[in-house]
Formats: sequence, structure tokens, C-alpha cells
Amino acid sequence: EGTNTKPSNPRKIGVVLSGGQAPGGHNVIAGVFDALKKANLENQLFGFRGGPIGIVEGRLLEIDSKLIDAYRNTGGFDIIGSGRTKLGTAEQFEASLATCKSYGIDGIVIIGGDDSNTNAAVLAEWFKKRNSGINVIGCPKTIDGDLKNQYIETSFGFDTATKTYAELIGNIERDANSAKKYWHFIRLMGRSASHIALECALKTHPNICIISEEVRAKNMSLDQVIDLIAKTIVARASRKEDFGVVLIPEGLIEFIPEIGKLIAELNGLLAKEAEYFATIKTFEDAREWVNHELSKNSSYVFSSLPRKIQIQLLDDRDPHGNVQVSRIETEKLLIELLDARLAKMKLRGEYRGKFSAFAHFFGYEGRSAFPSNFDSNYCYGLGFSAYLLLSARLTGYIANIANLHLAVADWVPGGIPLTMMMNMEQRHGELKPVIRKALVELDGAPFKTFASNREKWALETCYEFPGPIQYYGDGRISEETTSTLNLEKDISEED
Ligand code: FBP
Repeated sequence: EGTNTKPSNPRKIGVVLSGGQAPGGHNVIAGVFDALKKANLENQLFGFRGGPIGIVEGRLLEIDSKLIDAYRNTGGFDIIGSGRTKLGTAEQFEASLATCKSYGIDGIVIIGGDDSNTNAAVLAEWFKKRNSGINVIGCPKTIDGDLKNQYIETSFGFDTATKTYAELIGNIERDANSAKKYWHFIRLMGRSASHIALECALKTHPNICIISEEVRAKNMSLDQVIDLIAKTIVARASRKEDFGVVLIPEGLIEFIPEIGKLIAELNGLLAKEAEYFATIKTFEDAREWVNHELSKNSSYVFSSLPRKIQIQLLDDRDPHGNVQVSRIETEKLLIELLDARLAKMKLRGEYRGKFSAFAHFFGYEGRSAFPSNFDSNYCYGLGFSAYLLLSARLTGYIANIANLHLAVADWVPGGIPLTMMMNMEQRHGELKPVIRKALVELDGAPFKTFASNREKWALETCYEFPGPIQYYGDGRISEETTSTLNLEKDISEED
């Protein structure tokens, strides 16, 4: 609130949704819309369609009150769609400038993850160098929870996605504990970091949760990961508990050192030889060629994997040239290897249980869920702040809100220059500015809390059943955010 009663000069603002869906994206747009209409009813909001490519190709639509009202507090990004096009070339920047000029747009809000916000900073700098008068503001989005740092407490979407998965995991735990005959292997989304798996473990107390960052830190091989799981299965079998729940972060496959190395080699090879690779007709021929091109170790690792996983590893790459981990069925790989391992142990008389396993993957069902109260409020606040930053003629900032573990009335909105969270890193032999992904910290409070409980959760059956997201009723439940954020804030306040 302020005392100024004079409307600002009319402005046209564009908004873009970039990358994977995250609950609350529509509320960011609602926040921008409401703020700009409060500033001046003549202000207009445009949505670029299909992600960043919409700016380049000039695909946009005006967002009016009727349209935005139909999308308030809903999940998904379907109001304007999303996409993963990477903005980086001079041609793309020129085309973006032309789009803005032809529609009179002088401010852009980019709603995205670490890469999209990096691109927002680069675009902001480019527009500034051209004296275009176009300002660019980012907003921190991703269910993966890995866009956070000393300034950004959490990315939006993480709260709702983990609550959605935790509800489903709790349901499976209850089923497992009722029938007492199945092991459930649940892979959870999260491209690299294991924040989602860790948060779900804190909420549901599964028997096993693998944390990729720990696997990498301990340099554990695939064989050792299998050992670890087998040990718990055997221990529970000796207590006549032939059931359990295992959480697996989808990024695990890349964090197992020998497979990580194989994937890095494959990414490089398929990028370099893309044209030749496209001419190979059968999987058998592709496998033979790949085996020939890979280093001896990686070729050995590749050959030892089941055919289905080999096919998935050779699947299409994402726009950054990386393997798409959401398509690799790591949970099935683990079950297959455990089946073989436990059969051998049975023959040696080391295991007397019955191993019957089911594989699940929870990803897309959490990305477009109806946002929790936390995400609804957080996103609306981010959108509103983004417009205030634009109206202050700032550029290259990311909207942020501090004190998110407190009641909404105590939240503090603001903005941070994106360059404050960027580092120069070598990418394809060139120094590039990047916002580093925040991985799970093994000395952080969330992981330590998990680590101090996991032995008990492994053997005893201590499942927790969070149930569905609550929107009304007791505020301690409906307004509560993630354990991850609360634990991180508790520690930083003690410091
Ligand atoms: P963002 O980083 O863009 O938010 O996307 C994250 C994510 O949901 C990952 O968890 C998952 O691996 C990936 O997107 C799946 O991508 P796609 O939607 O292209 O299948």
C-alpha cells in the first residue's frame, strides 16, 4: 500500500511459462495481472504461448480478467502452455526484441527453473545493451526444489508436488501393511537433486529411501546400492515382514558413478554423431555402434544393463543434450537386479523370505495438481512482486519472498539481482554464467533428520499417512509447508 493515487503510464507486459509444469504457475500470472491492473487499468498482460519459443516466434495472446479468473488457484500451465526451448543465440534475442517491439511490450516475466532464470538474466543484459527499454524479471519455479540458495528459500511447486506424492506413498504404505506381501518400489521425479524423495521420506517414513547425493558422495556402485536394499529386505524377512516401501529419486541413475560416467559419454557421443546415429535403423545396430565407440569401462557397464534400460538410455535427449531421466525405469532395474541377488542368497540359505515387487513412478500427477494454500499464496505473491519490480524499472532480477516458514502476513516480498546467484562455469569448453542447482546437502538438517531415523524405519514399520492436501480447517495443517523448509529455517534461525 502507498499514498500515490496517480496511475503509472500504461504498460504492456508479457509473461512466459518455461520448462516442466509446477503447481501455482497460474497464480503467478494472476499476481502479475492484479498488480498491473492496480497500477493502471489500461495496462495489458500478454502470455507467450508454448514457452520461450513464443517470444521468439511472436506467438502470444492477451490475458484479460475473464481468462485469468478461470485459472486462479488451478494447477498446470495450460493457460498459455509451456516449453523447453533454450534462449541463447543472437538470432533468438533479435527475434524476441522484434516481437516485443511489434506489440509494444516493455516488460517480460519469465517463470522458470535454474536454466530459464539464467536465460532471463542473459536476455535482460542483452535488452539493456540494446537500450531497448525492455525489462526482464524471473520467478523461481520447479517441483524439483533445486532452485534455492541464500536468497531463494524454495521454488514454487515443490510444496504441492511433494504433498501429492506423499499422499500416494502413504496410501501404498497402508496397503503394503494391510496385505503384508509386496515390496513397492516408487521412483519419484526430480531431474537431479533428491529433495523430492527426501521430503516424501520425512513425511511418510518408508523402509528405504535412496538419496542420490549420498550415493555419489560414498562413491557407491550399482552393486552396493543393491546390497544396501537387499540387506533390509533380508532383515525384514527374518521378522516375517516380506513387505516394504522403497523410494528412489529419478536422478539416482546418473549419480551412480559408473552409470553417470556412461551417461556422460553417451550424451557426448550422441551430440557429436547425431546425424550418423539418426541413420541407424535397428536397436541391435545402435547397441553395437555405441559399444564400439564407448570407453572400455562404459561399454562394459552398458552391456551389463538389461536391454530395456539400454533402449531408454539411447532415447531422445532433452534440448540441453541430456538423457531424459524421467524415461528411465530405474525402479524396474533395481527390482530385476534384486530378484537375481535374492535368488542367489536363497540358494546359499542366507534368505528365507518371499520377494514379490511392484514398480511405480510418481511424477506427472504431482506437477499439475491443484496448488496447496502455500503454493497458491506464494505464487500470487511472486507474480505481484514481479510486477512491482518491473514498475520500478528493474531488470535482471528474480522475484522472491522471504520468511516462508512463517504466516503469510509475515512474508517479505522483494527481488534479487540474478547475477548474485550466478557463477561462471565451463560448458562445452566455454565459460558460461549459470545458476547452480542446489543438491541435497548431506550436512543439512533435512538429510540429518532422515539419516538419524532411517535404521528404525527400515526394520520397524513406522509408516505415516499424510492424506490429501487440506485447503480449509485447522491452519496448522492447511497452511503448513514442507518439512524441508521448516527444518532448514529452524537451523538457520539457531545460527
Ligand atoms: P523443471 O526443472 O523444468 O521444473 O522440470 C523438472 C521435471 O519435472 C523433472 O522433475 C523431470 O525429470 C522433468 O521435468 C521431466 O520433463 P518432461 O516434462 O520434459 O518430461
